[in-house]
Amino acid sequence: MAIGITEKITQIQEELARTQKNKATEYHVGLLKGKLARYRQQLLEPAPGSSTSKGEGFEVSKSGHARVALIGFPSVGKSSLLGKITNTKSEIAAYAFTTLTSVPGVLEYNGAEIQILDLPGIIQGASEGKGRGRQVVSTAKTADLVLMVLDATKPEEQRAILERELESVGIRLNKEPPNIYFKIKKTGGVKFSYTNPPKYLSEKMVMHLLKDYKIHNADVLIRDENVTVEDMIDVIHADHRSYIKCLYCYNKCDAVSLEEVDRLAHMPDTVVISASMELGLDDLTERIWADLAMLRIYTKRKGELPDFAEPTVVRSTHNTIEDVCDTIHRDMKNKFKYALVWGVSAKHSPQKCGLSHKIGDEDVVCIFTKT
Ligand SMILES: Nc1nc2c(ncn2[C@@H]2O[C@H](COP(=O)(O)OP(=O)(O)OP(=O)(O)O)[C@@H](O)[C@H]2O)c(=O)[nH]1
Ligand SMILES: [Mg+2]
Repeated sequence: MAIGITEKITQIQEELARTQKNKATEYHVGLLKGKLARYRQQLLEPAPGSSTSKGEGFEVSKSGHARVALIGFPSVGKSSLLGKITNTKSEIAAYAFTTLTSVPGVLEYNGAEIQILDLPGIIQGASEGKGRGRQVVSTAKTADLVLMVLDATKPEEQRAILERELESVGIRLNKEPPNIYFKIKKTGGVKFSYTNPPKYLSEKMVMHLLKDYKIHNADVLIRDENVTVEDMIDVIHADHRSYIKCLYCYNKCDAVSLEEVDRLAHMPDTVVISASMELGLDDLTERIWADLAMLRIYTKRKGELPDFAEPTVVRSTHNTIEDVCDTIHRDMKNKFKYALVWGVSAKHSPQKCGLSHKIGDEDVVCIFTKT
């Protein structure tokens, strides 16, 4: 049965490739893209009771403050890298598909424990089930950061293929969710509105698309004039989309010229390393830290100095005093009176703050509770 879907996907992809993109085909192309998204969705939801959904022992439980997934072709040096930035050894060899399951390691940095997941290499077709590809890409979906490991000696071949594989399971790299409000209703028909007229998406296109999805009642509010039909499809499938930061990591820079290293290093969201020669690894860990947007907070008791060796680490998406309370004790916020904050987030030092105050990196926080 899964074969049937893969064939349908291929047919649509071929049709999309041979269809001229112009005004006359606009709606047809939009609907084909929607159909493709629906089939891919089906492919990722294995039939109930089937055992092919997850590999035995493939899922590793999350631990630490954040998870980074190493995604790349076979033999680019993912396991070598894991061995250099964590204390975990994962088998390394010169042949492809050395790593056959996911191997977690821990990178300790700035007081944070960052889980690094070494994964099997993936190739074109991974998302459709080639090799262990499907498990790898679905594991990538659980990551806070994708570290795409690429071979500096083959800089053009791999990246686009990997991006497409991740895209097709609903991962969106270095992208914000589209600014479209979409809500399915029970009655009232489709209501379409916008803040500014969208440039690449018409009301008619949205109506056609929703009809094809058999959605007859919904509110659609376009808040960004640059959204496309792909964005609209993503919003319809919002439950199955993951917006994840990606850092592109070119390994084996020892094997290319200095000019090439320089060229690669200037590309956006890119670091260049050599795992075996241990070059660029400090820069890499700094970039991982920055991309995960983590903050260090030093908590202190009244009348005492904070322990600067033991920061409390939070993600910048969870950066309120309330979040800090939660990391200390789950009961803390119920007993909370106020906090004193020193540092970049304080208007004056110390500032007296409530639970909603947003803290900054390396702030010192003293929490006062009801006794
Ligand atoms: N020249 C060079 N070779 C490297 C570097 N890092 C790894 N290698 C070599 O590349 C080969 C593959 O390394 P692995 O770490 O096993 O690669 P992998 O990405 O984990 O491969 P799979 O598990 O098969 O997906 C080995 O022969 C390594 O010695 C590097 O920085 N420079
Ligand atoms: Mg490996």
